[in-house]
Amino acid sequence: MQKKVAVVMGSDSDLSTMQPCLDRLRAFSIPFEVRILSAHRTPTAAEQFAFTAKEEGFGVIIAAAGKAAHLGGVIAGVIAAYTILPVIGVPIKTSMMGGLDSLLSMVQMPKGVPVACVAVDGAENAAILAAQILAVGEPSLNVTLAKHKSEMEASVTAKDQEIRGRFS
Ligand code: RP5
Repeated sequence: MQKKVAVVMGSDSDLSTMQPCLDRLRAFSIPFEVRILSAHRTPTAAEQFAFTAKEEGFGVIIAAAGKAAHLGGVIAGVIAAYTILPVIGVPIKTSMMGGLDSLLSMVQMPKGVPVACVAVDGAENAAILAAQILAVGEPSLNVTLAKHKSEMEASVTAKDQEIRGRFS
């Protein structure tokens, strides 16, 4: 059975930033669930989620948070204690430091407990990376990802041809 992706965010204010992630997962036909869990505001729920994530059928967890963005690290920490699910962090842009605060909070994990961190607001890349991780055990996703790569290539090639025509 195809593993699900969990998209966990610290606040509903993160949802609009994370929409491209949900859209990409849907386009890839990857089943996913969305949760609002906070490392600081609902730590017990976050821990419980991480504790049961594997038995709930999740294969990858995407954790999005802003400011002192400990959500990915907390989930990765609980998971590391019991299982080996990969966690992808999405640092959310903030008004004070443009997301550098979120990025450093996520990416600077101590050794032994990794969080695979994408760019600030890199929601779609998180979905693509999740698909690449799941593709190791699901051949159909390799086809999906190869098609996506071809579409990207065709799109850039078309733009190249258009711009060359405009400036030649
Ligand atoms: C973080 O604090 C959330 O992930 C969000 O990015 C940020 C602000 O949250 P709200 O105050 O908008 O709920 O925990």
